[in-house]
Amino acid sequence: MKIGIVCYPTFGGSGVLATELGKGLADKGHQVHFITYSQPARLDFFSENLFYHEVSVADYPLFDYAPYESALASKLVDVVRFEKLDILHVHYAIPHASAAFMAKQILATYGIHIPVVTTLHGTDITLVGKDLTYKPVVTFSINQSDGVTAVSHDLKEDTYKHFDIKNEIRVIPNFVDMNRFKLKAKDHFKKAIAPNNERIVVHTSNFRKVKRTKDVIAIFEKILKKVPAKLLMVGDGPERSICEQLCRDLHVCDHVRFLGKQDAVEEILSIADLFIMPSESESFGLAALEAMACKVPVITSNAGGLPELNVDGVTGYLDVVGDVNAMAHHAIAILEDDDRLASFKENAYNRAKEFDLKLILPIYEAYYQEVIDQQSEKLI
Ligand code: GMT
Repeated sequence: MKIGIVCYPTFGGSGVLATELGKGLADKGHQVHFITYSQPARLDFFSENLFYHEVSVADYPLFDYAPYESALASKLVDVVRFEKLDILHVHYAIPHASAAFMAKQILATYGIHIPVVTTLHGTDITLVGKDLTYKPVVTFSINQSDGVTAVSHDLKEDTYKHFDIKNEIRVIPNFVDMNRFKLKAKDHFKKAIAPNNERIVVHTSNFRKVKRTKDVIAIFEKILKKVPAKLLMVGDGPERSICEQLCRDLHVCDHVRFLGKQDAVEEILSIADLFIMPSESESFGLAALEAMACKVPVITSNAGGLPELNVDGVTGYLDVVGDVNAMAHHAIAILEDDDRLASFKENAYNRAKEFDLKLILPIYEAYYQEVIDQQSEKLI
């Protein structure tokens, strides 16, 4: 198949998932064309089946806001026509689904009927999409997509609850490449971070409010009172300096390292004993899955799709959003006992295997074929 993938090229979960999906499809022999405004963060190598088409937005003094959606739609028309794509798969509804709809209409005038699959990732529905600024466009473009998927059952239900959606939403969960995310020998790194064999706690995110990164610091301060530990904060974003200040206020700076954005997250996860994700809302929690694949148990909130991933009392614990006492209590329970920690690690790993790329990729391939077949039937 010749597949066009539209995504955000950043470190965000939807971009990561889209890039990993494209890489996996290319490995299986499909030709994959990424169409976005900059080289996707994890697309950092050459493959004969992978192509990247940059969307550039022509600036003009009249524009306070350059029209990215129009530039993207034009680029989609160009790539679909000249690369003869079979299907377009857009990740994150805003503005990708509406740009794809526009491109589809234009292509129809050339006699080209390209099916469009939209994957909903989370904040495009639960946060930004619900806002009246975007809601009519999001509703319309989901209804106009030939296929719609959501990364969890919770996100699917939320979409039906908040939008007037007429078509079927298929749940295809996020996945992890277990060949990349696996425990690696990083003893030197571990010794540098935790010279006295302290437990290592990790958080990775884009440090937006929805991630409740301050809770991570508050939980860690409580952990420190019971268990010698170090905290690695990976990523960057608006809440980072607030978290740094909180570390100073709570006198835990000596035990916390802010590492900023990192490419090789799996190397950091390889030395971790616990991952914390206290998010206000989380449609799936891809970062938690990547941790679990590296044998790291997870303390998460019970928001959104997290209960579909994290099994309470088995792969970690699920606590009510904002309940830092319960999260600290559960973190300590896991970290203070070697045998318990070992069994949580094994459970986390076994659960992650259920979301292996190898299992989820064929579901996407079958779904593409189903959508292509439906489109062909409509045209007969
Ligand atoms: O978590 C973010 O803020 C980034 C966001 C994105 O769209 O890039 O992540 C969302 O998509 C991920 C991949 O499907 C999910 O694993 C995350 O749970 C989801 N984030 C939220 O719902 C807050």
